[in-house]
Amino acid sequence: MTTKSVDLPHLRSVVLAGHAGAGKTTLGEQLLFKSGAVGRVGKVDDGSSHLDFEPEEQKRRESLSLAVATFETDGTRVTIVDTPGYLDFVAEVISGFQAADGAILVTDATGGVEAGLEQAISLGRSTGTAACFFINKCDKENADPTAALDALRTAFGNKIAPLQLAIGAAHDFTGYVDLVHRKAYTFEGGKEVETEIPAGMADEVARRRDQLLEAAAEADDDVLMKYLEGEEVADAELEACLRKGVKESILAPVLVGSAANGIGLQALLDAIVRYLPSPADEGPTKAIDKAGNEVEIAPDANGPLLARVFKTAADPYVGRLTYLRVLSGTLHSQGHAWNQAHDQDERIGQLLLLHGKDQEPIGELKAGEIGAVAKLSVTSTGDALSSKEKPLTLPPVRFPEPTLVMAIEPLTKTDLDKMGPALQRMLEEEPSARVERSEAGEQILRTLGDAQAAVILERLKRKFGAAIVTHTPRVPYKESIRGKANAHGRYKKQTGGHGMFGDVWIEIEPNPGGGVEFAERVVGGSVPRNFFPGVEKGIRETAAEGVLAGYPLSDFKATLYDGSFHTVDSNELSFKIAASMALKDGIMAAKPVLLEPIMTVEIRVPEAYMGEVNRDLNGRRGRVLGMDTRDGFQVITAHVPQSELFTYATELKSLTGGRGTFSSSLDRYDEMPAHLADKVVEAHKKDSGDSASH
Ligand SMILES: Nc1nc2c(ncn2[C@@H]2O[C@H](COP(=O)(O)OP(=O)(O)O)[C@@H](O)[C@H]2O)c(=O)[nH]1
Ligand SMILES: [Mg+2]
Repeated sequence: MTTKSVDLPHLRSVVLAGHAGAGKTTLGEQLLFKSGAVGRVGKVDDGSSHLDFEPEEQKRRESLSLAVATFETDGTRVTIVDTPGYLDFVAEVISGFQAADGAILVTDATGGVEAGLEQAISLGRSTGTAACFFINKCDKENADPTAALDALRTAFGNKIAPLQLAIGAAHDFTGYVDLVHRKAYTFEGGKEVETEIPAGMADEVARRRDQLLEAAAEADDDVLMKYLEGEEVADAELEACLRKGVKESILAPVLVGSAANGIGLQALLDAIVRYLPSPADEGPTKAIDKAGNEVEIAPDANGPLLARVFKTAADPYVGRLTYLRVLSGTLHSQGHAWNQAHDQDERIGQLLLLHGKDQEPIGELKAGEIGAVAKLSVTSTGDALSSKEKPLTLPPVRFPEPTLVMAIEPLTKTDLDKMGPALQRMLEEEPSARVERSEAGEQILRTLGDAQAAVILERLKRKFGAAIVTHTPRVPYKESIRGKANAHGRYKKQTGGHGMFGDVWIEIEPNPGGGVEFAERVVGGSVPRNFFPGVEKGIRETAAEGVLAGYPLSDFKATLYDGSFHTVDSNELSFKIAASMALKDGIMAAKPVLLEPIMTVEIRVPEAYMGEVNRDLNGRRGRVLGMDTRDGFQVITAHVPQSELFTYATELKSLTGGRGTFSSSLDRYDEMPAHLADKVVEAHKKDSGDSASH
């Protein structure tokens, strides 16, 4: 496809969003084919999709990252941003909304309102994005487009208004009634043919048109008056209300069809062009100038340059591919742009228009256009590109906190060398993943869920050759004591000439919140002063290694109060060893305990899942502190041991159909129940036994 530059009113950028499996990618493929952008229809099911082109997507038959494709229809250039529906990949949906001016929210005529669609709707609301709904799969067995429409209205209100009514369903799905013009269309031999409205549908058509009118009239006071007074509203007036109402998010019209059978596509294309906003409708973008002031930048190809980077793809051969949406000004191939966040000039190479996996070189990208460029040096997702004369940044985009925690390790020594750089590159692509070092010294991967983690590991292997394995993270337990004890340590060694001799008595007692404290009250020089540092070292080093189960021993006080020495054989090392022996012995007599980190957890779930979630918290030794209502969600605050939370992200998701989220932070350390502490001690004994025998 060759694409000429287009003026603002003839540009549309549309994010396709909704639950996984609703048919977004199939719909995108059909639109590409219908517009002539591709010569054959790509299919998700056989891995031939132009939009799901990554090997990990082909293998799973599912979208995992956003894909961009540009095509032309009737003189308008449409860029679609297809997004994954599975909640682990919500960062891609958030980024998709950043790139687009409008949304097509795809839902499945065979099911209810699912979590991925709710997520998309809430993103649409928070970004103020104009949207149309597309009830897909009307051809499928058990499809009930009317029930799907009513489910949407029940969940999200009457501003979700029918624009079309399906004629028939499942095997009998043949077309739709256009409720604005009260005309019916059926599909015969792949063609849309106007027909009579089926006789039995007249009442339903009148009732549904009324629903449309009621929603659309909110866009215009005169029409609203007419509607309320029962006066006839002309088609042209309704049409005008729809244009204004959709753009201003006063209503969201609902279309029907079957992506797989190509039914309803032309009407959808018409709706995109007619109702969804162009960059000119969207108006200025809020940016931040050099002085930190908010400025409004209008979408003008001759204005100052401003482009938003909404995705970075890491390619092992080509390097970085940066996806951007120009908001103002014009970006030229082989030109320059300024990255204010990094205070650095970026050389722009060949600009590209994206057609899914294919790319088309293009000379320039103007305000409102979406494209990509390879090999930028410092620019990352969320950055703005502007000009050095007028440096601009954009307000940051918020991604959800990754709460699934795994420890990661290279599989072999060769992987160790590759792991660091590979993780670095991966993080550029995944704004919702994090890599960090844990308190227990492990490298930790944080993601939004199992599926995201699995995909990240596959990509690390495929793209960068780094094989990485995961395991449950070590809990940073601590050891402490609850009782008091007097301990004796004596170290004596006779070897040829010089021997070793150290002998100490140490009192051990709890010291809550005081870490490790060392004191002495030696009388009469039974242990000479110059050996005190050796004793202290012995205590501290042994405490750091742990006595009970290999975790740092803390919150105790050790007081050296007696001992003996040898004038020739005693030295610092002998006393260090003696102190260590005393401590190891004494701890066992001082009621040793394991302390575990307790987290404050805030869980956000729809009301309906409260019972399940609370029951489950019980099973995790959680203690509920309170419940609250926030934005229509229930928020549960609880204290839960950290060891019970590593996989909570996955389990909460399955308990709540993907609707629950949580955050956590360390509250305190608490004594572990004895039966659980015993297990940790046993595991440690087994581990150290294993390594000793190697
Ligand atoms: N019967 C039927 N199946 C469809 C339709 N659209 C998509 N599918 C199938 O539904 C599955 C999921 O489609 P896909 O486009 O990957 O959904 P996405 O996750 O929303 O992108 C695939 O097996 C498609 O072939 C449709 O209109 N009718
Ligand atoms: Mg898809």
